[in-house]
Amino acid sequence: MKQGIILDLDGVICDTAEFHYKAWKRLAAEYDLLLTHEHNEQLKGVSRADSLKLILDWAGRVLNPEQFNRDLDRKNGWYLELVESMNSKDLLPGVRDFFERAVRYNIPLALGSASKNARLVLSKVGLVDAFKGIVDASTVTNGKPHPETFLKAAELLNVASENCIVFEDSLSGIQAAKAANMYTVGVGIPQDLPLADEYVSNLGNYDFQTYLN
Ligand code: B16
Ligand code: MG
Repeated sequence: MKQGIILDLDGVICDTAEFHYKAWKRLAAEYDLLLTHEHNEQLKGVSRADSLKLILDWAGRVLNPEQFNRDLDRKNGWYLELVESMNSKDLLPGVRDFFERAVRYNIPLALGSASKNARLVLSKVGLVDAFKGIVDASTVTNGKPHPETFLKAAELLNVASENCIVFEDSLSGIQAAKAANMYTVGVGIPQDLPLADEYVSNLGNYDFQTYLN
C-alpha cells in the first residue's frame, strides 16, 4: 500500500523544462555548441552549476570561475524572463485533475525539485499550498541522482521510502528515486527514461486505482 506521492517540478507539473532548454540552448550557442534533445535529456534534473559543467565539457570550453558564475547568472536571467509571464494556466495537461484526485483520496503530496527557483514557479502557478512538504535545491546538500531530495521529501510526508511513489521526467531523478528505494513513474517515454517502473505521458493519465490497491 503506497501512502505518499513525491512530484518533481520542471517537466512534471509545468513546462519549465522547456524554458530551461531554451535558456541553455541560447548560452550553448555562444560556445558554438548546438544543444540537442539528447543533450537536454542529460541536463534534466541536474543542478544549474552541474548543467553548465556538462555543457562546457560538450563544447570543449573552459571558463574561469568569474566567467562561470557570470554565465550561470545570465542563463538564470533568461530562464526567469520566461517564468515571469507564467500563471495558473501554465500547468501541464492533467495536473489540476491530478491534484484534485489526490485531495479526494486524501493522499499527501511533497515536491522534490532540483531547482533554486521552485518556490517562485509554484507561486506563479498557484500551487505552493498544495504540498505538505517542499524540498528544493536550497534544502539539500547532494542533488539528483543522489537520493537526498526524495529521502527528505519522504521525511516531510512522514512516510517510509518504500511506500512513496515518485513522478519524474528526468534520468537523474529516476536514478535518485530508485536509490531512495521508491517506486517510480516516468513522465515521458521509455527511450528517455529507461529505468522507470511505469510511464504516463502526463499526470492526468495516472490511474489512482493502482495507488489505492
Ligand atoms: P534552477 P526539477 C531541475 O528542476 C531542472 O530539471 C533542471 O533542468 C535545472 O537545471 C535544475 O532544476 C536547476 O534549476 O536553475 O532553477 O535552480 O526538474 O528537479 O524540478
Ligand atoms: Mg524535472
